[in-house]
Amino acid sequence: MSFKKDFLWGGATAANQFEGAWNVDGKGPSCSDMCTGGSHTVSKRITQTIEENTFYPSHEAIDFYHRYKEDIALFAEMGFKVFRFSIAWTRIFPTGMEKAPNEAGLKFYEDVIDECLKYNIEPLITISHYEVPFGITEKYNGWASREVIDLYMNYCVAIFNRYKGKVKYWLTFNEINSATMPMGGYLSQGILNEGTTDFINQVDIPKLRFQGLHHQFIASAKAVKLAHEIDSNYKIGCMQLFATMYPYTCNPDDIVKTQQDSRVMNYFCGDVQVRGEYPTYMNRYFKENNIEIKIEDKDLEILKEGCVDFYTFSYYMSICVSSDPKEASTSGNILGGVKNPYLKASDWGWQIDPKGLRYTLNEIYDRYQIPMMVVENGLGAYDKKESDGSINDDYRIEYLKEHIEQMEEAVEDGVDLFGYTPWGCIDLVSASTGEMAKRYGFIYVDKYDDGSGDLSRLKKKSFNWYKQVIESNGEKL
Ligand code: BGP
Repeated sequence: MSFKKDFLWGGATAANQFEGAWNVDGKGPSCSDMCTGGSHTVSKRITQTIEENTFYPSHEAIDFYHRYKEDIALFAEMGFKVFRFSIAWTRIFPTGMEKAPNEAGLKFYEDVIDECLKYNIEPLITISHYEVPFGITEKYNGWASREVIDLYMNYCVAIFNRYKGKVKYWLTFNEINSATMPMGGYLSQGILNEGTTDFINQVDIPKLRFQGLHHQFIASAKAVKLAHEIDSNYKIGCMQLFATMYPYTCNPDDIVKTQQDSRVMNYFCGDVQVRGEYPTYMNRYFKENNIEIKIEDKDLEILKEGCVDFYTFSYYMSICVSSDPKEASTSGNILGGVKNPYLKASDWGWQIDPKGLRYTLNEIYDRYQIPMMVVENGLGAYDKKESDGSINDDYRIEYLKEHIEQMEEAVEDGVDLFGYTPWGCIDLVSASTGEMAKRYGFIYVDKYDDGSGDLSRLKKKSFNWYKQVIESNGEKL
């Protein structure tokens, strides 16, 4: 048996994609509430007033806010050992700028945590998952401003103190490196004015995002230090969107371009957060792209003192990189790249590559040698509810089975992997499309993009399958 005895099997979610109750109990609007859905088309969809936007499914989402007991009971029935969710910053600080936290928000997450603990489910909390308070966007242009570091720290002080003794694992920012990808920016950093008029369709990454990232790195490092001071049992991780890259051909130009692209998009943020310093390869990138980052005297010291305890990432697909501009983007998926002829794709063009997960786990572990967790992975699909209420998602079982097999290979290879939380363990709103129709769950939620549905929960075929995977610690696939 290759998975550790206490391997953390579970599932992952994010507040803005499943809680609903977007304006309840004092919650303020976050960037995602002001967006009619879809990070890659965000420029077209950001609304100026919340009223224009009440149809966006995430406003009601699947109403986890009122149904968390039922949902956590279902997770427990599957045997979850861990549940990854995020805290909505705007439930705790509605505009991000209040002096004192909102008690109703703190209480809600305390109840969720207690409910998990009741079933011996370890909470794994993402502190910021695609939802900067909109107040911070309006006043500070999101993470572009240094002031946001202190605001984030106030938020961390409130939650680290409140949940002390109950929570062990925290992630500072979801997919922090998405800011280095064309579709990143607004949702992850709350930066609305990127200093360019057409930031979505452009190929270059807006420079301001790197300043924003610097502020996030400092915030993340300070949060690690603070967490350890508040509770020595706290373990803080980073979380990267890993877009595994292969050279499209053995042409050395493709090899070098793959290396360069992968450093900036996949490794840069992790290198800073794990090693506590800027990697030297970024100096050249910054110089060639005229990027100047304002770094204060103490910053480099702060980074050194705040290295993360573990590394986590999302993994959905791999992409091929070509140096030939004619080939450059034929894949059709959200991250670009050239189509890989050896792989099948999901209905959204995300190319399915289980072996790429083994490869990626090994590459990352070789680099950092710290414990790792896969905190997102899964197949978005159009599920069909049959007349008898069954949902036969064999394709999802197949996808997850193949990925778990490859995780096992990686463990055999020597990777220190301690957990796996497939994405959207219960159906929720898609981040990139804003739809309910793109489903990932083991649990089906009766909710549709036209607003209909009674929100009832149904077990898909994959529910019992995953239950047996957990029961057998990955033996029975
Ligand atoms: C990741 C995000 C999640 C999630 C997932 C699936 O990038 O961290 O929030 O949504 O991707 O993506 P999508 O919902 O677009 O299918």
